[in-house]
Amino acid sequence: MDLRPVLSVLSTHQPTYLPACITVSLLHWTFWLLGAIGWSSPWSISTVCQRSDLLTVLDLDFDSTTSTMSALRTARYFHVKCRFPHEYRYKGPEGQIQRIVRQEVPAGQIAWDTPYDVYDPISFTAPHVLTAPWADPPIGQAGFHPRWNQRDGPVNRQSHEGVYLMSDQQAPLNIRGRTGLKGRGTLGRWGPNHAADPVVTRWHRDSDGQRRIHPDSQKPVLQFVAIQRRDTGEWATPGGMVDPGELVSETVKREFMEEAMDSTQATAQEKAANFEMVRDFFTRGQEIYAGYVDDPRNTDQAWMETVAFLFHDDTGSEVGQFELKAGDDAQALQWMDISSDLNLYASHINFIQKAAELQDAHW
Ligand code: RP5
Repeated sequence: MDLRPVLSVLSTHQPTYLPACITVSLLHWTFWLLGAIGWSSPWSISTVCQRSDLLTVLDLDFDSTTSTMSALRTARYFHVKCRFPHEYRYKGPEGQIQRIVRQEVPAGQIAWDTPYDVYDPISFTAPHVLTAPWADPPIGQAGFHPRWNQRDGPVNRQSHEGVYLMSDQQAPLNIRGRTGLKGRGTLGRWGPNHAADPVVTRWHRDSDGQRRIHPDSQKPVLQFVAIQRRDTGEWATPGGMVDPGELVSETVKREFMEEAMDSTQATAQEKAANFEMVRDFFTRGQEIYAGYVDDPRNTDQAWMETVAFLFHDDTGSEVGQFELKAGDDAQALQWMDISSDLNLYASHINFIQKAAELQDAHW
């Protein structure tokens, strides 16, 4: 007897949001009962409960040999920045701005399991993506046989957040639900597009070298390396896409070296010494996040995911010594004080908050 569809419907369409512990407990007893009457096939299921702002994913594993069920509950916030009323702004090759309006997706209709009969968003894929060598071809094109939810040769088509669903047209469905826009926008990959974000921190020190203490929290103020993005003008962590087959840690180093060490003033010798020091510094990262990014470029079929690493210079004698003047490409880059008042690109504020918590810094 397959009760999975019933359980999925039950937990998805609850009239009100039940505390997840009650749901887990209910399902636990259901599976215990099934085990007791000899129902014995091991399986796992992901099911979704939602309220207006939270998506709770229950990853359930039933082990028939021991008749036990384990449940991993993960609460994830719905995406906001890739939904109406946030506009999708595409800057064309001549610099012209195209505004693509997303269909409105009310908070209660984001999850794919929730019916939304009038859902019919427009499709947009930037013209340059259709011909770019770094991008996937259109779905169905001869010779394109992607292996979804797996490593596909050098391309990682797995999500950090679990198994994503497929549409009737055999395109991946955004793992956090509807965005009000189909196609790939400016993203190259169908499904997850993987990035890496280095969160590089140091203490804010006054001229006497002492850590600055925030008057409200009485905690020391942490600073992180922020970059002003060219596409939206917002401040962000200096992340970048992961090249096919490249290790995430290599991406982090490359981004910081390119974006933070690109000083036209430094001599060749200084650059070589900096290079060695940075290379060593970036062997000591701590993973603080792996998952979805609420990126304004996300669509129903293509979305950003990242691995964020914390690199902290506690003494200020390593990368913390650089004052980060913009390189010759004049892209703004600076050490920025961390606090809950920051307004950053996508969901980067979450990485920064985690960094502040880990260092017991002012927030
Ligand atoms: C964000 O986009 C990631 O968190 C990362 O910071 C960035 C990578 O994209 P590009 O800056 O390379 O466009 O979602």
